[in-house]
Amino acid sequence: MSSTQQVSLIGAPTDVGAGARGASMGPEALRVAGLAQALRSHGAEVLDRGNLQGPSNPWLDPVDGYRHLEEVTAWNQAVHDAVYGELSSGRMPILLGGDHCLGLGSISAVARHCRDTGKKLRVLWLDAHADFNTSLLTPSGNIHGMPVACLCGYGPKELVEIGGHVPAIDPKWVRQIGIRSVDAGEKRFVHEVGLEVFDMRYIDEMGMRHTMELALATMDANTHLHVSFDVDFLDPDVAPGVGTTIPGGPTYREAQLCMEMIADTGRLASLDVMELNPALDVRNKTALVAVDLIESLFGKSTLMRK
Ligand code: 5AB
Ligand code: MN
Ligand code: MN
Ligand code: MN
Repeated sequence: MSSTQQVSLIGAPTDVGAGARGASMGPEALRVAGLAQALRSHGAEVLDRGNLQGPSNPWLDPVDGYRHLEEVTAWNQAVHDAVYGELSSGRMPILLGGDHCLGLGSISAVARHCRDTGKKLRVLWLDAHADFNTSLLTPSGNIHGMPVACLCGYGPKELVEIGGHVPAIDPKWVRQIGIRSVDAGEKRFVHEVGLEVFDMRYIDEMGMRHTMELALATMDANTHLHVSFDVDFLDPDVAPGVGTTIPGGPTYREAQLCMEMIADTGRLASLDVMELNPALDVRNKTALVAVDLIESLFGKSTLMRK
């Protein structure tokens, strides 16, 4: 790994995949909360690439189990191309969402980069939800509940093919952390494919430290670590500014430890910061917490170890 991280911020201001409006304002809220300056203070070289463009949110009902499939596809294509471009030029992309349907475009690009370079991919999915629905299982039709399934090859052709290889990833490469809201059919499907889930019950019983030790095991010098951080991972007391708050999430300190242990691996190579909804936030509090946690991902708290 190079000594200086070359980071590119990519804004994806849309909520086409979500069930509530407002995540489209996420990128700007993260900028206002000082993300670029915070990363620079931890030694990163940061370029803000501005915002991607795509179709507006038509706010229509689902068709055949998918809401806004055409718009979701266009946004994911734009995200895929931008993330792939940054990785190809040796930079670390940070995707500023936007709703979590865009994890598909981002991670399919990361998977493509790993195929190009012979890297081993690990995806940490920090979320209250498993995001493993299909058009038949979904209670909502909202595609932000489907990106992990699409990445594993279960979804509409236009989405599963975005990274040029189907499936984009193997479920074995994924570790989900913080999960506490999974739909009935989704739960059966998660078990069927054998997704590795460290749910809140597990974290309650075993602690965040043990959870992260297991989630981060079997990585080596050749591993590309991607973190997909859905801000609703956090307890709503800490992070109220999300569309789908689920009580009983990690506390501020548990989330810090999670980020610090990821930083300690030195393998973080790409990041999504998703689902922040400033319309539901209180004085940008959730964006500030997100920036604070991202600082820990970049080594803010390693002071005592050096
Ligand atoms: B998020 C739900 N499972 O599919 C569905 O915020 C919620 O990206 C999905 O994790 C939440 O609609 C998607 C009920
Ligand atoms: Mn690389
Ligand atoms: Mn999510
Ligand atoms: Mn979620």
